[in-house]
Amino acid sequence: MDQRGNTASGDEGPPAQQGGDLVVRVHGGHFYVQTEAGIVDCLIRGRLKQEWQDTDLVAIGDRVCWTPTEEGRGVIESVAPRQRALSRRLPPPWPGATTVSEQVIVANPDQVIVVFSHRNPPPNPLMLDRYLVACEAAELPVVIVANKRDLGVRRKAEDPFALYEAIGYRVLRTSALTGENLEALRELLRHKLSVLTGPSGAGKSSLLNALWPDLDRRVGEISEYHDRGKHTTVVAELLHPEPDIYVADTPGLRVFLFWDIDPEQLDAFFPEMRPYLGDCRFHPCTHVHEPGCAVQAAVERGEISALRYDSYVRMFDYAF
Ligand SMILES: Nc1nc2c(ncn2[C@@H]2O[C@H](COP(=O)(O)OP(=O)(O)OP(=O)(O)O)[C@@H](O)[C@H]2O)c(=O)[nH]1
Ligand SMILES: [Mg+2]
Ligand SMILES: [Zn+2]
Repeated sequence: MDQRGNTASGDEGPPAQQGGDLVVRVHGGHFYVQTEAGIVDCLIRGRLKQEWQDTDLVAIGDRVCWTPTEEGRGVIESVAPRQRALSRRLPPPWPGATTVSEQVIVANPDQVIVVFSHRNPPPNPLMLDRYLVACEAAELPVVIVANKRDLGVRRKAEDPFALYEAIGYRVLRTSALTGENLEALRELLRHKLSVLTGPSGAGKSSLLNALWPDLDRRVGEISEYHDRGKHTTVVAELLHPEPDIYVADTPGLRVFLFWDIDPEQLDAFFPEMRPYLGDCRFHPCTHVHEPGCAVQAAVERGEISALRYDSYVRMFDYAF
């Protein structure tokens, strides 16, 4: 992250420091901080708010220093500098609005688990590619969870996730319904702070419930899931179901707009394109219309998937 992600306090007051307590929930101007004595409901010190910011001051996963005010309540005095973040650009508050700001989905994650489903809703490759590019750009390790395996695909050739395995992404095929691969998911989450993200209805909350029934996360009604999710989870929450597991359940997103990605670097965020990038005739090459483009040649030879290349072109054209 650059300094935009650094929400350290100003000159007066204590310097922001590493450590501090973990923010586990943010809602309506309240910041819920996990402490040894339980969860404390905090507000933010006015001084912190006054600094102009184009990012969230405090997000789940941030570490904060706070002082108690009354029983179970406190005030956040400072925020430790963010090491990294899964962020997106907030959609404009109204059509044509020009303000841009960063929404930090989770601060300081060790990895991102992108949850899509085999069906109901069917996977949207462009959407999946956007999550992957965002993770590559933020240098966050990413694993794809392909859920609702029980509704799966009839033939292997139709498996929309095989492409991603071929590129080198880890794909874990799960079913919250039958329990398939849930222990592998648990081990994947161990010793880390992870974030579950992906479209609404893919089964993020259901996977967590299947692993830890006590979490009792709200999940959508089955009858409501045809193509689009119902946005059942509305507030992101950092859960701590086992001593060495932190996992954020987040609301499904309709759109994932990029925050802070340079279009000229987009090609490098498609790992399968990297080996070809030095071989284009022109430098820089957008790989869209230039003659002698090594990436386009690789697409024609079938070495780069036409579907992924199509995502690249669409992102290049519209995403920024
Ligand atoms: N058949 C099947 N249904 C599942 C599976 N996992 C989840 N579902 C169903 O899919 C629907 C959506 O599940 P949720 O867990 O609410 O999905 P979510 O990703 O948390 O959705 P948001 O909170 O809206 O982002 C629910 O009706 C679940 O019962 C699965 O593995 N197989
Ligand atoms: Mg949910
Ligand atoms: Zn090129």
